[in-house]
Amino acid sequence: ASDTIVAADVIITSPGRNFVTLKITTAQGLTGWGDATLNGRELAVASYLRDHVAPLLIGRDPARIEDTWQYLYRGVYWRRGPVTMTSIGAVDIALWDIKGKTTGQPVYQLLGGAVRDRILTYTHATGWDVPQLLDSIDARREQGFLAVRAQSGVPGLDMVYGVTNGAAGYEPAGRGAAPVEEVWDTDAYLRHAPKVLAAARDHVGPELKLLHDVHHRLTPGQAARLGKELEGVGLFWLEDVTPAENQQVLRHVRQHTTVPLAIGEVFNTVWECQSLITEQLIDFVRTCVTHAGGISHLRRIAALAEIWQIALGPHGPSDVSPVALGASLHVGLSTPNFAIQEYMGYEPLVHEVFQHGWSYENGYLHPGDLPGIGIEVDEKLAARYPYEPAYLPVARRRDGSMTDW
Ligand code: GCO
Ligand code: MG
Repeated sequence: ASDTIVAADVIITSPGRNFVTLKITTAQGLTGWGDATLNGRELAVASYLRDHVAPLLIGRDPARIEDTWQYLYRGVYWRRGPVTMTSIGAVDIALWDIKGKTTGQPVYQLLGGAVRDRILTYTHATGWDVPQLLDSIDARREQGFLAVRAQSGVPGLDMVYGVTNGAAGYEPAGRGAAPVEEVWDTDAYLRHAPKVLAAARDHVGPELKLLHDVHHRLTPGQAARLGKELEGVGLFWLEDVTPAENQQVLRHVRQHTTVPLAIGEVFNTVWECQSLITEQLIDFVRTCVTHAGGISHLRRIAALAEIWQIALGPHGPSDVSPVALGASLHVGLSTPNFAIQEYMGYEPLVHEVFQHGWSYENGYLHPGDLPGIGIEVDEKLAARYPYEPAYLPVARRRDGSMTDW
């Protein structure tokens, strides 16, 4: 017998950082969870869902996942964009969760079943200087990680996104009414980064997978030069070398270096990945299940990438909630060209609010075998941590002008 959506509620909670979660309830009493967190613009997605999407969901058949996706994507007229696609992504994840609970199956079974036993993951190591970075990498290796993203400070600067001088860890957003402003110096970074990554490679030996995130900061010429200089390091990938808007500039980077390139955490649809994939300008697509239209759309991106021998390596820092991480892992277990999942980990409180069936062990993640995505949200606990404004930093050059970060 078919079921009906009777409620779609948005929960905003901040157990250390902000998460927006969609809860869809059906007449038969099933609950589906979706992640709708858009770091620094959380309330825009919450309003989009509450004011414009939730009323349209009431009365629909939750089993019609694809039709609902098409209805929300085509029906809106104003397609794409992070707010729209994050909202659609949350609905899609929640409906797959419900389908799993209806059938008693983990979502990966509904996506065709496992094509691998576990999913390789990478985590973050950060240190202001080289010794601190090497300590941080060693600590990650002790936790069993086989792949590590290495970020360091830059001499002459006080802060570099993701690394703060004197601070042990970092959050990709600072709380407060306005973003922190950092000073950025590309030349200093370009002089320093190759030495740091070479030292990291020397220290860990050939096997550990090393990754590095440039965070959209370079011109195509600078990116090409850096890529060339890093070729001896044997990086698993070099991420977001240039700003993401103009895909054509990657042609220049690609002509000059064979360093594997990963791009796409800020992309929201397959359309933004199209030339990067079909021109083979990247090796890994970083699109995330939350910001790129959910499980249904991430699989379309994976399918296009697969025929060009490009793999998925989805975004998964601490601003992507445990709901999305679970959803991503169901895709990961059932998608042939899924290479690696970013996993930064969460504060203990986050694991209490979002209880999850997915697990980490010795460098690998697994979505677990609970029906659906395998998440339950402790709504009472969530309610104790209301939204707090928090923003990603912004960066200025030494002359005070804004730069990419
Ligand atoms: C990464 C990212 C993050 C993002 C952050 C933005 O590769 O993990 O670049 O650190 O900047 O998620 O909200
Ligand atoms: Mg990144």
